[in-house]
Order: sequence, then structure tokens, then C-alpha cells
Amino acid sequence: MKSISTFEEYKKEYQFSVEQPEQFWEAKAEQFTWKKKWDKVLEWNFSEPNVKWFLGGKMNITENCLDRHLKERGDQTAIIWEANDPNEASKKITYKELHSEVCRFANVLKSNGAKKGDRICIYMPMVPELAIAVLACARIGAIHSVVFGGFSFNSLADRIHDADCHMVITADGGFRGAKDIPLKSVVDEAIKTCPSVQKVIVLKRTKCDVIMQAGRDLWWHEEVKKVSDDCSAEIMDAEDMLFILYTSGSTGKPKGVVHSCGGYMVYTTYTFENVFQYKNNEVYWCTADVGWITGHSYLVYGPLLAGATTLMFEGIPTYPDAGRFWQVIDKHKVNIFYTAPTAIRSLEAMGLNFVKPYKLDSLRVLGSVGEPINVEAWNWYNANIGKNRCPIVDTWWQTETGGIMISPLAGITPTKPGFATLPLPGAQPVLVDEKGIELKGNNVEGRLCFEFPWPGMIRSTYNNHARCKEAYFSTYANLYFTGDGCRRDEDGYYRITGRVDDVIKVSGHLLGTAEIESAINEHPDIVESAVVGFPHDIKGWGIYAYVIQEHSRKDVEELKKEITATVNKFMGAIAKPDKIQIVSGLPKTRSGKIMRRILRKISEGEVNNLGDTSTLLDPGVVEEIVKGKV
Ligand code: 7RM
Repeated sequence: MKSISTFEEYKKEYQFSVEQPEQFWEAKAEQFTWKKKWDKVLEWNFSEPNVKWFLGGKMNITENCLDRHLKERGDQTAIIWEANDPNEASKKITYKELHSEVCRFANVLKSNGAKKGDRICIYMPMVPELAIAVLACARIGAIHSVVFGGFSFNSLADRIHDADCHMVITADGGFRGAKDIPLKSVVDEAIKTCPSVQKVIVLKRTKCDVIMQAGRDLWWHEEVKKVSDDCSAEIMDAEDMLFILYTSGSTGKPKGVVHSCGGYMVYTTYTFENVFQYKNNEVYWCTADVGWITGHSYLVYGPLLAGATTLMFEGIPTYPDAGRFWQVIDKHKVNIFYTAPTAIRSLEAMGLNFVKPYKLDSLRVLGSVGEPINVEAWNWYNANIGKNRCPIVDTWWQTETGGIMISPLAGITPTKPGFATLPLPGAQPVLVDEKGIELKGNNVEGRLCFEFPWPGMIRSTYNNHARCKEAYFSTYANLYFTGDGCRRDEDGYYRITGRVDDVIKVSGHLLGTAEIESAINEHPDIVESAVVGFPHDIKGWGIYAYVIQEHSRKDVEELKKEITATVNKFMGAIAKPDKIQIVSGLPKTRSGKIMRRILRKISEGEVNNLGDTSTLLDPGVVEEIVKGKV
């Protein structure tokens, strides 16, 4: 579809999308292959919530990612894959080849009993087979639940269990920098507590030793030999579930965010094409792992739906050295590069000598996602990577929004460092104060909500619709609440100020403090713990854990090491605390609630500004904590 090409056009299109949302989105949906056209564009209320787009429409998203492109771009590269090791050959997979591989693996799933509506857990490294597995699920109408390979067995088990997955697709292991990640053994550990799992399909990647359980575990390379590459796409209703992706909440276990087929397809395509201003034959690289929503929407689905060439990188930004990103950009002549502020900051800290050897002259657009990008990092990215000639799109969105909501359009929207700028057509943000009173006009700061549905939005939380209502639609009546604070400046530009709840963005990964606490509490000597975030130069936020131990031990350093190892073991390395403070008590109200506000202030170093402490049960606890701050 034709993208917006001027700022005037953006404003007109925005206006139209607000005045006539159904006509607006209907026009965007028409370019796709539908088996049957929709009867009704939209049905919604935010009180249940009940949101349905393109009602009665029948389609399959993989026909739109693959089959639809075969005539025009069958021989074009769909996926460029760059290995962790720069000396391992990269791969180029055409649309024709990807279509054939997806169909073949879809037949593997079917021959192993998978069918429409089944949930399949995918726990894999960043290799092309991960994208193939995702698309093969969608091909047969199975619901994929991708779990990031950095999560450990407990987190994996929770997710397999919650979605009642009967099948897991994994690999023997994965390469990440100098490390080998043992994925299969983590799966083995996880499914000890998941009796629902009947089949495990294992890709050979690292060739490490694995135990294959007869009757349950199957090798990918053996299975694909047994089937053909002919697999017609399952006909799906636009509102059938496409995938579940778990995201951390402020309380309890992660929520399985549910996205549906039709609306997600239309929304990811529209936002991909417009935000990045993608042009035919350009090479686009999103550095996110497919285990996160950014990988789903802007590494796999959005780019493939748009017929783009999408680059997938197995490794990390600092391996073999901090020039790897820039080397890959030159090697594959990347035109559009989309990464996270935490990566930018960590590479900035390594110095310009890692940037200088590379030309970076293929770059046309730079993107940022995952957390607020500070002005300093924005300027560094702009000057040293974009050479002051590439527009930067600071894209604000969430797992729950399915796609980008607030962002400049590359080269079209005038940017301001630190601002996600303006809502995309179809996105209707409102700011409210703590009580839910709308803050109208400009120069206001409050909490970010949306008052009208968009096609890519969350439909439910898996198997627990009440939780979806509670988490997103109950704080403020008739609004979708994001959990973010936000300022609208004098020009109507949006600047996200960060989370206002008990989740933290650590290196761009959303983590629930409650989840980290329960991992810490797995340590037999820990009685209670409280986790909060503290500002961190590279990670954005670091993890600060206050813990109470059962018997006082002399060797505090040893205990801290054990706690770190426990979190690593149960949840994964991404959740390891940066700071641990052993305390004898936590600040609690008379009703026994931990006053996190106070702990947050202390971890941020604002010990002289703790606010109202009059409801504290024992003020002495606070004094002790302030004294022992690490
Ligand atoms: C895409 C993603 C969502 C949370 C969100 C924000 C934060 C994301 C930006 C941002 C400021 C941005 N999904 N966030 N993008 N904050 N500017 N451009 O990250 O579900 O993992 O996290 O991330 O707090 O609520 S997510």
C-alpha cells in the first residue's frame, strides 16, 4: 500500500483515522488476501473488554507473508541470517524457499498431531528455523507461544503450563557471544512439571550433548525428511488467536497477551511501512530477539507481510567486539536499523574506535524501541551512526499494543531528541491524572491511555479474561491504560517518562519485580525480599533487591552470590540483581504492605526526600536501610 509521504498527508490521514476509523482501517485491510471479506469492520467496548476487528473475515497470515509475494518477489531474499560467529557463513533465504520450508515444517507439526487451536511453545535461538517454526504454527492455525531463550526452566515451565502446550519446539543449544546456551536441557527440566507436553522437536544447532527421550523427543532434521513441502494454509477467522506472548505484570506471574490474526496483520504492516518508510529491495534489520514482541511484529510478521528483506542476527552487539553491529551493517548493506537504547548506550561507552572502521553509508533510517532514549544517546546515535543524515524514529509501543503507537514517520515527522513525537494514524492517546481526569490541551503530564481501539491491540490474557480487564481496562473507566507516565509538550509532542507501576525495564526487557522476588525467595535462607529499580547508566534501570535472611550469616558476600545464582537458575540471567542489600526488616504499613515507594527512593539515592512515612509500622527499619545502602 502507498505510504504517507509528507507531514501534511500525515496530518490529514490522522484526522481521517479519528473521524472515520472504520473506513480508515477497512481501506488498509483491502490489500491483503482474504478468503472471505469481513462483514463488519469493528465491534468494541472497553468495559468487558470486547474488541473485534474485521468480523467474519477469513484469512491466513502466512498466505499474506509468503504465498501473496511469490509471483512478484519469489526470488527476492526474505531473510538474511547472520551467525553469532562472524566466520560462519551467513544465509539468504528467498521468499520461495521460506514458503517451502514453512510448509514443510507445518507438515511436521501436523504429522506429530498438532492442529488448529493447539498451543505450541517455541524456545529457540535466533536462527532461521525460529521464524520458520513461528510461521509453520500460523500456517496450520496453531497458536505459538515463543519464550525468550534467556529465560530459565522455571519461567519456561510457568509459560508452558499456563498455555497448556502439548508441543515444544527447541534446539540442542544456542550460541550467544562466547557462550553456549543449553536450551534442550532447560526444556527437559521445565517439562518435568508440565505433563501436558507430548512432543519436543529439537533443532541441531550447537551439536552439544542432549538426552532424547524416546517417543517424546524428535530431531527437526529427521522429521522434515518425512514430509512434503505442500501444505495449504488453514483458514482462520480474523479474530482467531494468532499467538500468545507472555509479559510481566506488576503482580503475580506473567500474563499471556493474546493477539488475533486479522487485526494484527493489518496493523503490523501499516505501521512497519509507514514508520520506517520501507522501500522495495531495502535491507531492514531489527536487532530484537523473536522472544519479545518487537521480534514478532518487526522482525518476522511486519517485514514479511510488507515483502521486505529482514535481517536476523544470532549474536550479541559486543561479540567478537563492540563493532559487530556496524560490521554487519556494512556487510549486508543495511538500510534501516532498529535497536534499543540500552544497546546504543553500551556501545557508546565502548568508544568510537569500534565505529570508525565502518562506512555505515548504506543506512537511511535509524530506529529506537523499548525504553525512553535519553538525549545523550539520541545525539550519539544520530551523529556517529546516522552521520547526521538518517532520521531517527523513537517508537513507543508495548507487547499489548501489538505494534507501534507513537512515533515519528521517518524523514516526515520533525523529530525532537527524547520524544516519541506524535501518535500514528489510528492511535488516540489521552493523558489522565491519577484519578482518571483527562488532562486536555498541551503542556501537561500524566498517565498514558488510549480511548479508541486499534486493530493490533490485545484481545485478552490467555485463559483469564478477567485479568486482562483488571490490568488494562479497570484503572480508568473506558480507557486502555498503558502503565506509562507521559508528557505532552507545547507542540503536542509526546515524551514517555517511564513506568508508573511495579515493572521495570532492564536493558529494554520488561521484568516484574514480583517475579524477581519469587525467584530470590527460592533460596532456602531467604525469608522475604523486595525488588525495585534504580537508574542505571547503561541498562536504563538496574535491579535492587532488599532481602531478609533466616539466620544471620557472617559471609554476606557468599550469600549474595548464592542469591544471584538462584535468580539465574530459576528465572534467567536477565533478572540477576545488580545490587543486593541484606536487611533485618522491610518498611511496611500497619496492614503489612511493603512501602515500595520508600524503597524506590532509597535505591534512587533520594534518602532525604522519602515523602510521607507516617503510616510506617516501624520507622527504625528505614533508618537501618538507609545506613546500609549499597
Ligand atoms: C516494544 C516493547 C513496553 C514498555 C512500555 C514503555 C517502554 C517501549 C518505548 C518505551 C519510552 C519508547 N514492548 N517503552 N518503547 N518507553 N520510549 N520508545 O518494548 O511490552 O516489552 O515494553 O516499554 O514503558 O510500556 S514491552
